[in-house]
Formats: sequence, C-alpha cells, structure tokens
Amino acid sequence: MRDVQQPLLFETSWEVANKVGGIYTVIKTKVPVTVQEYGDRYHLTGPWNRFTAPVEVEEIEPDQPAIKQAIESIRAQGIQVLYGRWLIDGAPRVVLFDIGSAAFKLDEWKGDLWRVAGIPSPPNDTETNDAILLGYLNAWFLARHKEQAAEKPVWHLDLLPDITRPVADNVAKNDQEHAIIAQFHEWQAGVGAVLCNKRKIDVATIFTTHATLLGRYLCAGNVDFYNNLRHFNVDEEAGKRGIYHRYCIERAASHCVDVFTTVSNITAYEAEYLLKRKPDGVLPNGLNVVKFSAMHEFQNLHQVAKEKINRFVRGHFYGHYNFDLENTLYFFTAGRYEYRNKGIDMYIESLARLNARLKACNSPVTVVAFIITPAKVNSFTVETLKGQALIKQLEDTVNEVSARIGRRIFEMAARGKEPQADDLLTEQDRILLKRRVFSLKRDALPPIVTHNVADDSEDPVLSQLRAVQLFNNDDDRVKVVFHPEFLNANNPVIGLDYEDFIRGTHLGVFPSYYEPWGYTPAECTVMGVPSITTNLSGFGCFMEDNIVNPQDYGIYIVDRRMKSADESQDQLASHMFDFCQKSRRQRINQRNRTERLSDILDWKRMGIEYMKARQCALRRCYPESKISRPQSIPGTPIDGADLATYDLAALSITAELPGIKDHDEDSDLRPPIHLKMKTPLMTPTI
Ligand code: G6P
Ligand code: 1S3
Repeated sequence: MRDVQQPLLFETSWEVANKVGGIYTVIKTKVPVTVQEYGDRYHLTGPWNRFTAPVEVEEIEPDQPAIKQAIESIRAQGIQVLYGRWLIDGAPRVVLFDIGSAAFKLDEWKGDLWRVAGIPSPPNDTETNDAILLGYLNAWFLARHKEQAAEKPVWHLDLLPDITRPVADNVAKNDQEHAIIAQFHEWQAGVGAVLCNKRKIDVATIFTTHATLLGRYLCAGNVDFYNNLRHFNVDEEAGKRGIYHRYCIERAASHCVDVFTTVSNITAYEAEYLLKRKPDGVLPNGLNVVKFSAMHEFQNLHQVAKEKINRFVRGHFYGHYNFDLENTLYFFTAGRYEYRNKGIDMYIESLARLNARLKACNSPVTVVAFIITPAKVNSFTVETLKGQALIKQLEDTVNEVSARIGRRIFEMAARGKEPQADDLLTEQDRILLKRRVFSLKRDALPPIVTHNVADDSEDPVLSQLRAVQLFNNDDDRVKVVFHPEFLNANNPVIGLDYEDFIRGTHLGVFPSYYEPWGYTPAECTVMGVPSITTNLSGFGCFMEDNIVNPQDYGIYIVDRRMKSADESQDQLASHMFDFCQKSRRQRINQRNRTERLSDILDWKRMGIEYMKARQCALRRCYPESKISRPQSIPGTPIDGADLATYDLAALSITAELPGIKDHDEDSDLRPPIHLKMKTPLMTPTI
C-alpha cells in the first residue's frame, strides 16, 4: 500500500535561490510553514545560478539514499548538480541543476518535446531553451528518484532511458511505496509538469501559474483586456507576439497536471479563457509576518526610517526646499517597470490632479511622490549626488559650529560669566555658514529623476511627468522623484533597504491594471503602511472579498472594472487628497489598524490553501489510497466539504462583536476586524 500520509514534496521554480521577481518572494517566505509540515521530505528544485548560489546556498552531502543516487546518476552523465540547504528561514534542502552543463542535450530534448507533446521551440529563444533544459533535468531527477526509492537495479545509464522508454515498462519500475507530490511554478518550470504526464512518472502534480503569458502581453499593449477576455483568438494573439511556443508550454502544463492553480480569482478567470482550463483552486500569496513584542515598535521604526527619507529630501530639493517636513507626506509606487500593467501611468496622472486640488485649496501639505522601478540607467546624475553632498557638508559644518558654541558656553559658564547670544557665533563661523548657505542656491528646479536614464526622451515615466508638467516647481504641492533603480542600504542617495524605505513612507500607491496578486501592497500592510490598490489586482480583490470596509484598515481599492480610466484616475486622486486631510493622530491610528491585518496575510493562514491543493493532487493521482485530513487543517464550519476553510479561531482576529459597527477614526480603540465568512478558495471539482 502506498504511503500517502507521509508524501515527499518537490517544489520547482526558476526562482529557487535565484531572485528574479515575485515568485522568489512566494517561495522563500512560504518555506518555514512547508518545512514545518514536511521536514526533510521537502525539496526545492531549480536552476543553479553560479553568481548568487555561493551566498544563497550551503552545499551539503545528500543523506537520503534515493536522492543521493538520483543525483549521482545525473552527475555521472556530466551534468553538474548542487545539493545543499538554502540559507533562509527554514533552511530547506535544494537540488539545483547547472543548466549550462546540460546544453549539449538541448537539441535532443527539443526534438523529444516536439514528439511527445507537440511543443515547438525556435532556436534562439534563450528563456525557452533554459525552460526546456530545466524541465528535462527536473523530470529526469524525479524519475530517477522514483526508481532508486523502489530499490530496483539501476537501469543502464543512457541519458533519460526512463523518460524515453515505453510507458508501461516505466510504471512497472516505479516506486510503489511512497507518494510524491511535485509542484511546478510558472511556465518556466512547466516542461517538467508536461513530462511527468507524458512519460507517466508516478507523481501527483500541481501547476501554479502566477500570471499568464498572454495576459501580461495583452495588457501591456493598448487592449481592452477584461472586456474581451472571452473572445481572444489565443493562438493567433500568442503568435503575433512571438510567444506561441512559450504559450504552448504554459497551456500544456496547465492541462497535464492533476491540479491546476493560480494566485487569485482574477487570474483564475483569466486562465480559464486564455489557457482553456478552469483552475481547480486559488492559492493566494502570503508573507512571513514578523511580529514585534512591543506593540508600537513598528511606529517607532516608521519615525526612524522617515528621518532618513527626510535627509534625502533636504538634499534633493536644495535651493527650493521651501516646504515644511512636519507637513510633508511620502507616497510611493514600486515594482517591475511595466508602465501600464503596474498602473504607473494612472499614478502620475492622478498625482497631477492631486497637485491641482491641493494648490486650489491652499493646502499646507506637501506630497513627495516616489516612483521606484528599474529602468535602463547609466548612473546617478551629478545634480543628485551634488544635492546630497551639499546637505552633508552643511550638516557637518553645523555640527562643528555647534560643538564650538558648546565649548564656548562651557568655558564662559565655568568662569562664572553668563553667555550672551552675540558671544556665541564668531565671525569666522558666521562666514563659514554663509558660504554653505550660498552654495545651496540654484536656479534650476530640483530634478524629477535621480539617474541618467538611457532613453531619456522616450522613457514613459519621464515623458508623462513632462506631459502633465510635474516639474517640482516651488508652488507645486506634489513633488516627484523618479528613482529608476531598486533601493538598497548602500545606495549613496537614498541609503535605505526597500523594506526600511516602505516603513518611512505614509502611503503606497499601486493602481495596477494587470496584477495577478501584487506583493507591494501586501508588504505595506504587514508593515502598517496604508496603501491604494485596485479591483484588478489579486490582492485588492482578496481584501475586498474577505474584509468588511477594507478602507477602514488603510486598504483603498480603486475601481478599474466598472469605471472609465478618467473616473478611476479621479477616484485615485480623491483617495490621495482625502489622505492628505488626515491629522497625524489619524495617520497613527490608521497605521495601527493596517498593521493588524497582517495576520490575514501570514503564511500560517495562507499556507492552508497549499495544503488543500496537495491533498487534492494526491486524491486525484492515487484514488485508491485513503487520504486523511492533516491535523493542521481544521474542519470547515461552512459547507462540511472535505477540504477545509480558514481556522478563524486560531487567529488573533476575532469575529465581529455585536454592537460594534463602526469606529471613530480618531480613537485608538481596537475594534475587531470585520471578516467576511467565505467559502473555501480551494474548491476542487472531485
Ligand atoms: C510614529 C512615531 C511618532 C511620530 C509619528 C509620525 O507614530 O511613533 O513618534 O510622531 O510616527 O507620524 P507621521 O504620519 O506624521 O509620519
Ligand atoms: C507575478 O510577478 P509580477 O510582478 O510579474 O507573480 C507575483 C507572485 O505571485 C505576483 O504577486 C504578481 O502580481 C505577478 O506579477
């Protein structure tokens, strides 16, 4: 009888110990809960990135016989494989394949992929070639592992005998004792999923897509995506964009697995029409939430980080620093440079409207709006570096002068003389300070961008900032800073890691048009920073679906479904304008409420959907085996279905209390978070 109670889990992604984008965050932050559940039965597989692996992975000797033999048999064919522990929370075991060392097999495997799955691959698409190599190596490893675990004699070591040999023979030699679950993330890992199916490798499979290729491409163009979703000729659209072969991998993977999932309802809907399979469930993204023991520690951190942003702002706006930092709010947007998909276009347009409204009402508030997204750049501009240098010089001079004044006061007082204001500043100090103040004068306006952008005249952000005339004029109430590079603490201009930068800001603005999930507002939430998102983002829909009045908790959701672009831009401008009307007390209270939502986004809760997906895969792959509910999944009070829903009682969030309906923005009472009771997200059809 197969052991389905103690299955092994192999999770594969291009972003295992290899940071590219959001999937790295998904996998990395989910590891602790998965390791807690699976222990050493959990392995992650992916490509071996020679540049980052030395700091990401500690090499160890494989200590599980089947894994060891599978790796050895692959190494024996000249493929380099790294086995180790990923140096992150949970320290999971990883098997990383050197894709380059398998390049000599590329043509053979491309031919095979065409034969077994009818998937074409043009010669010069490196990303696809890499995906094919990863897929074959991964499937090869899984097949070998199965074979070794069955303790059958090793087959002769031609490359991939197990994959290319007749199916019946293959199954016969498989390990019949242990159940294996293989989960594949995104199309780059999809070839492995296709091969598991086509070669009948005896594993329960899950394919999770974090976006669809076609959806991303269509949205980036000028297409009315959501209204036409049902009508696209998918093959033709993929062909026109030169991604037909990639699309084939993604579509085949979604059809070849036992369980197909996405990260949000909106992407599930998209996948149904673009990939032609309705997902079996939704696995929303969580975060590894770190709670501080002191309740308001995150508020203190906000103050500390904000002071660092203040320093940058004083330098950047030198010569035109005519606004009061006590009355200045920091807004930001961040993410990949997908101008339309990430809603950067809408952000800029709405900032221009906000500027007009703040000016019209003579608002004392200034907004400094950051745009942080990587573009092609050469270096920081001289002006940017000069601003920071000048302000540093001024600060040093003021410190020296203050120290001298301190010594003078001390001397005078020690001699029994009462210090007079005029005695304190010497003529020399006065001249020094005058010089510093003089050097802060400049005619040009503070720059709207911190770097030399390679394609300055064509760059979409710069072009739009110019079109809406956000130039950092003295009377502008909205100032803009485009920082076309991700942040890090060694940055000479804004010396903050991204996380600390978020903490120092007041509001994150992410008006995405295409956003399967959207980690940026989620990250804001767990740090207690309010944010604006849209009802076209997975995160926005999730909050709308699960929380009553998310706005009360600092989650503003712009309607981009039922409104025209112009109306949505107005709504966004209004949210930002209303935010500017809040008092400091109100902002502090709102941050407290936002931070309380973090429990909802914790993997301890979100991870339950992954458990359900794995259960479902096992059930479909091994229908003859009795699969019991793992202890950690509570029973559902809602529909009595076999799969569970959230365990609300286990969370620190309480159910709605009678009598408390709404709460006063000014009060720091802790009313319960109003959760909507929902049907489970993971709703399998078997
Ligand atoms: C935190 C700090 C307070 C500070 C406040 C500023 O709450 O603990 O000391 O006054 O932030 O808030 P603001 O929204 O004005 O940045
Ligand atoms: C995708 O990354 P993206 O920013 O290209 O996957 C992320 C993780 O699931 C998701 O948060 C995001 O919305 C997707 O778009």
